[in-house]
Amino acid sequence: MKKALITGITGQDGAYLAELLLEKGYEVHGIKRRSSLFNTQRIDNLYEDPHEKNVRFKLHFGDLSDSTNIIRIIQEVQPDEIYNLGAMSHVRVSFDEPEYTAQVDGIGTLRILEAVRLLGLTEKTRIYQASTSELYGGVQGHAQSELTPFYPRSPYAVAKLYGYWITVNYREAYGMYACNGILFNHESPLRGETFVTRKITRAVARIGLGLQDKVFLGNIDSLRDWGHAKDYVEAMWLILQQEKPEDFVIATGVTTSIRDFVRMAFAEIGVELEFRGEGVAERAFVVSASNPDYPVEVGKEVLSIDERYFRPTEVDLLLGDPTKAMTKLNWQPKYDLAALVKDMMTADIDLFRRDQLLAEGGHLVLNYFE
Ligand code: NDP
Ligand code: GDR
Repeated sequence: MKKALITGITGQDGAYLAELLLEKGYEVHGIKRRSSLFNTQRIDNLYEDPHEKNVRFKLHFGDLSDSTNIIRIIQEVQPDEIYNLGAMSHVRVSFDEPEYTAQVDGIGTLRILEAVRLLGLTEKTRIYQASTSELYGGVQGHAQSELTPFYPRSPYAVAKLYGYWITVNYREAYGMYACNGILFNHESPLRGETFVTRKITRAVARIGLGLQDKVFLGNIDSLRDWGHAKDYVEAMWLILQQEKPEDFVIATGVTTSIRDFVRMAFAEIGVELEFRGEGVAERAFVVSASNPDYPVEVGKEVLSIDERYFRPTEVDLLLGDPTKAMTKLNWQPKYDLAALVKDMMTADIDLFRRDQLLAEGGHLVLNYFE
């Protein structure tokens, strides 16, 4: 039985990847951080009672900022594959916590590679590094491929640039099977609540159910190449199954503005919007509401711009060229953007219908998360 170790197992991708690897027959080990609250909601469905025999899903306390902890876990597990998904992954927050971001996203990657080398596992253990389209940052005007030079535009992207190159360097210097997946944005019902797509689908569900008046967003002009996380974790696994270690861009090849994502999410509850004004003065109003389950008032203002969400340096356009992955890995995404939006909206409507019932019964105070 193959053993995999996943850092960041409690995150969006960690949860989908763990599920996929368990389905494929792996023994799956994950590193979770100690937290004062439970932080395993996304993987609770995979939990196995450690008192049982033949348990295939195991969690270890750890942190990418702690080399000794990383070395000990890798020594204990002796993994065939490591997926390094752990990161301070929020671009806007990386401007507030640049040093921590460098420690975890940059040096954290080195800690994994160096642990494998020091433990003499270079022949046995294959390593996947979660690289990102944010590496392209300031590159504009054409689809970004494995050959496009990088231009990071945030402390997050600069830290990930180190992670990218140290992975390439360990491959070249020590012959390690270490690869970068340069993944463009991917979303799902498990997406963190403060990333823009999930923030939008949560807000639209709540507005439709009468639980919230409007949503505040930052720059809605930027364009992103969005896929579904379920499709993207499949690509991570494929990258580690090749004969030779290589880096791959994973993307859909379609780019869409945040404004259009908002339109698509509202369309899921039968609401059509009109955007008026420009820049920080831009607002969106309801022009029609055709679904009686979501009786949003015509004329209501449901979106405003809040400068707090602007970034000191923005990435205006991301558009990936996944040709190499499609030909060499035979990878094909199953979800397009319309199917992704539908999946996220369905899940968030279910979530808030439940909350609505609990709130009506006086069992829950509904909060508004940014
Ligand atoms: P999430 O933010 O959902 O998950 C991040 C995971 O990293 C969580 O499990 C988090 O733990 C863990 N983590 C954070 N800090 C540390 C630390 N110091 N030590 C150990 N673990 C830590 O991210 P995603 O699942 O969306 O992304 C997975 C990876 O892929 C990340 O590296 C991200 O940067 C990268 N990426 C993501 C893309 C996307 O569109 N989703 C695109 C390209 C790359 P906790 O739950 O306790 O916070
Ligand atoms: P991104 O994702 O920065 O691309 O990084 P995010 O969803 O945070 O932002 C996408 C775009 O939306 C704009 N935006 C807002 N963003 C947030 N979070 N909140 C808002 O209110 C808002 N309004 C507008 C942003 O300015 C940006 O242009 C994600 C992360 O998962 C990274 O870890 C990953 O590496 C990249 O995707 C690929």
